[in-house]
Amino acid sequence: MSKRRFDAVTIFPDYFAPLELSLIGKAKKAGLIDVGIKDLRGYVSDNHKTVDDTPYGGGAGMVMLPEPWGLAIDESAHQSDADIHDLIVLTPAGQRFTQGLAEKFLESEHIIFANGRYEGIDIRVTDFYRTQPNFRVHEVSIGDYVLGGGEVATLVIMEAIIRLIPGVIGNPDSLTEESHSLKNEDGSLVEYPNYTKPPVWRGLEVPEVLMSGNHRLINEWRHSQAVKRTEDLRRLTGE
Ligand code: 6GU
Repeated sequence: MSKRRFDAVTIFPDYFAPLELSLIGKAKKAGLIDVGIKDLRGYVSDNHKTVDDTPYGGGAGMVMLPEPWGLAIDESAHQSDADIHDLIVLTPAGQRFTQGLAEKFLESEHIIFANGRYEGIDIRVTDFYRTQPNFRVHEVSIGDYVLGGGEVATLVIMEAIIRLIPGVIGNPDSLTEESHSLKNEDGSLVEYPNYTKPPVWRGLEVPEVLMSGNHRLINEWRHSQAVKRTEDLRRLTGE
């Protein structure tokens, strides 16, 4: 696969300043990924830079106009050499983002994140790109709560995908040992608890088995802890 590209269309480009930091910043600087942030207002011709209007049929809030989105998404597609573009529309009404979806999006050469604000984007934008053979359209949410816009969700999804790209994380073993990638018969397990120095901290001791040097016992202990944590979590969330 050629170099992956991530574009985000937004009316708040400054929200994406954290992309310069840490893992994603390093991946950009190392040339492992390309990232483009597009200001939606750059695709508006009227002097007031209007990006929204009242909803047909009435109701509260404003709806984002389709035309600036169409222009920005078309330009993103033209600037990439991918044959297929994954358009991710961020919305609380979307499919819940999971580790499984991160692994699926890892296979994409070009993702365009459409970050709506207000009451969302005129639905004809998603309807139109669903009819385009070179687009796959996904409506995605990061959880059952409402954010002011998609930008924070885009950062979450980008980070979950980009850290899976080979070469982005120094020690790839940490990808197979972490929460949600540890598999059991009925789905994913959360990670076992970790300890480091000192051996006693505020009266709390590191479990003796971890100091034993017996890797069979250590693996068994870690697995049972992961199962217990997962069960506790499921009980708490009722899932
Ligand atoms: Cl993707 N967008 C918004 N506005 N709110 C959300 C969300 C997305 N995911 C959860 N809440």
